[in-house]
Amino acid sequence: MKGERRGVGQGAMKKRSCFACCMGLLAGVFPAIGFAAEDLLIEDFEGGDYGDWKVEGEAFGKAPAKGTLGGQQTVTGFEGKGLVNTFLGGDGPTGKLTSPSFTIERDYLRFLIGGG
Ligand SMILES: [Ca+2]
Repeated sequence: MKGERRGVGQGAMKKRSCFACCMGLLAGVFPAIGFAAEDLLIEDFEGGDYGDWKVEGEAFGKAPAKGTLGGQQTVTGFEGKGLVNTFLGGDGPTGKLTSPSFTIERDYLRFLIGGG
């Protein structure tokens, strides 16, 4: 599958109750054993802000989280040191995080998403 996709449905997330998300978005070819060397990283949320991602609402804050937030059950299993964590301020705040447009250059997209 090749083509350009935009925003909601591809790289956007909407907060639901107690939805903590650690997301590594990777487009790649997945052979029967292991990952292809040609995998392309689209976003890992390791930076000091959300970059070109569009942040709406209060659920995401100004930058990716570095792990578990106050009052939250321990968040594990994310990759690196940054993640999108919508528990900012507890379960109440809502929002939407939308990716910039990107071209899908592989047959699959891989997401690392968790929730509770
Ligand atoms: Ca990360």
